[in-house]
Amino acid sequence: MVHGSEVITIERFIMEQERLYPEATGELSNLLYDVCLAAKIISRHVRRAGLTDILGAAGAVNVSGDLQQKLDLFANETVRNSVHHTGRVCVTASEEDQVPMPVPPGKPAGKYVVLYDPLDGSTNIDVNVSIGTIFSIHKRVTKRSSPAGLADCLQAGKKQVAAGYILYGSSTMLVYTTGQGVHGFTLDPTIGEFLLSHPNITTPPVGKYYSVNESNWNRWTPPVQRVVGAFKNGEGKVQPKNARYIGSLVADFHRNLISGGIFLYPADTNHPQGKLRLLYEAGPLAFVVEQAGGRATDGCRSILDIVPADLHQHTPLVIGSKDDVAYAARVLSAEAVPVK
Ligand code: AHM
Ligand code: MG
Repeated sequence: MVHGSEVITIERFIMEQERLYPEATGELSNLLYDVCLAAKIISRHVRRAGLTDILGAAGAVNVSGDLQQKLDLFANETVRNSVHHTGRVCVTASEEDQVPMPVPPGKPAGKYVVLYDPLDGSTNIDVNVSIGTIFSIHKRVTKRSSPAGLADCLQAGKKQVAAGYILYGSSTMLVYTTGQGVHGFTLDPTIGEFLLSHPNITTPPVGKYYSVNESNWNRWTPPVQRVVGAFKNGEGKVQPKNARYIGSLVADFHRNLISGGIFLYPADTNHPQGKLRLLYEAGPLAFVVEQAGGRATDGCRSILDIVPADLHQHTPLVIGSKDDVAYAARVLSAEAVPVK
């Protein structure tokens, strides 16, 4: 992509950001390149999915009870292999792995922890609808002399040093933050490089869209129904919004980030703790949205303040344009009722 008259590769961009911090060792920059490599490999497979024997279920379910797809497993191993052997990472944890995966004995262990959802939007894989990869990077908190593990993974979202996602949509995009704004890159498949296409993304304070699986209406609490009803029909100062729901969090989130909007996956009677996962989905996207000027809450607390107790912990999620999230949080926290 041409930025002015210049093409800026993700490598150059990350390097220029790194130079702003003379104390930086370059390890985080290199880890981000490792994630880019995984993104390119997954993108190549996703783009050819209908032509190869990679669609369909793999035959097992993950720890949350979701049926694993072949591409889920391929993406899971691709990310792990891309970051595990470089000496930059000590442990990874993924939606598709039951337990944390420390780097194998004998391999150098680095100072970073990578948490990820390898292929978000699993139910959309087989029908050629946008899907994504979400990643979250923390610093290790345990001593380097002992093996890294669960304690390194169970950190509050506000401790993240980087987070982002890759969207396999009409083009492949990588969007990330290291706490210095949010920047988006589009993969140019002809040269195999991510090029800066969306510098300094900011999200509008009030959105055009609301995104929620409204078929869950009868399973929601009255306050959730009231919030969604307000976005649908308007109420007081809340103007009615247009509905958009793809069913791939990354895709719904990305549209709302760019155009303004609010995504909700509240608790319901089938998912009393919410459906989405704190560490692999809600936490990293909360870091991105806050860096873009938006907000993310579970209804009572900022997502970034929640200290996880469990690796695969679920959370209700309300995320997007700041005024819309503030309205939802006001109603939900004032009228909080447990889901039965
Ligand atoms: P996944 O990570 O197994 O794909 O599950 C998460 C997905 C999200 O991408 C999406 O927002 C949500 O589940 C859709 O759920 P539902 O089909 O209940 O609306
Ligand atoms: Mg997911």
